[in-house]
Amino acid sequence: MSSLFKKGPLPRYYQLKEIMREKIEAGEWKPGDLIPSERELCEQYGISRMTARQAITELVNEGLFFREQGRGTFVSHQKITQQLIRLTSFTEDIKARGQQPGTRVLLAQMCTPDEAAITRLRIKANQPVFHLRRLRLANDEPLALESSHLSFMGCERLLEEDLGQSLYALLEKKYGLPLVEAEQELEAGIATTEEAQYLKIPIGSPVLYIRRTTYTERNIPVEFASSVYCGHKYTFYVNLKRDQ
Ligand code: 16G
Repeated sequence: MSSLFKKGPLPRYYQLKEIMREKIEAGEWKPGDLIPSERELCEQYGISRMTARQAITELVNEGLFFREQGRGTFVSHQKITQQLIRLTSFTEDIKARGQQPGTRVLLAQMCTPDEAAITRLRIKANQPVFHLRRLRLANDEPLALESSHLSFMGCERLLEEDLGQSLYALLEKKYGLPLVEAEQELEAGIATTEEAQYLKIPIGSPVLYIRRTTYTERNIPVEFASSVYCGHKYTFYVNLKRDQ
C-alpha cells in the first residue's frame, strides 16, 4: 500500500486526483502521455478499482485527461480548464495544465476609471486607478487579452513592478492583499479586428468575454478585469450538486 495516502478526512479518490494533478504540474506527465490504467493505479496505490475510476473520471470531466476508446486515457493538451469554484490566477491555471504561462504587457498606467470600473470597484469617478492591459500566453501561444483596473491604497506603486509576473502573487505576497473571492461573468462573442490580431485568430472567431471582480478581505474589491479568451482553447468546469 502506498504511503502517499494520508489519514484524514480527504477521500482517497480525491488524494489520487491531487497526486495525478501534481504529476502534470511537475511535468512528469506531459500532454499526450498515456496515463496508467485503472488496474495499474490500483496495484501501485493499493486502492480499489472504484477509487481509481472516480479519480480518472473527474480529471476527464475537468479536461485534464481525455479518453480514447480502446486505447486508454491520456493527458490533454490544447484546452485550458478553469474551475469555476476555486479562485485561481491565469498563471496557476496554465501551470496546472503543464504549460508555461507568459505575459506581454501592452499598457500599464494610472488613469481615471470608466463607468464599469467605478461601479465594480465601488469608487468615485475622480479616483485614479491602475490600468493594466496584458496579452496572456500559454507555451508562447496567445490565449487571452486581459484588461485589469486595480484600486487599493498605493496601487500606483505597481508602475514600478515587473508586470510580466503573476499579478495575484504580487498582490498577495508583496502588497499583503489576500484575494479571498471573486465574481465572474461569461459571455459569448466574436473577435473584433484588434482582438483577432492579438490572439492570432481570424476576425469573427468565437471568443469568450469574461468579467471578474476580485475581492480582498472584508469584501473590498481590488481588481475589475475584463478579458477576451480564444473560444476554442478554453474550457470552464463546474461541478454541480443537486439539493438533496
Ligand atoms: C485571471 C483573471 C484576472 C487576473 C489574473 C491573474 C479572469 C477572466 N481573469 O486571468 O482577473 O488578473 O487571473 O493572473 O479569470 P496572474 O496572477 O497570472 O497575473
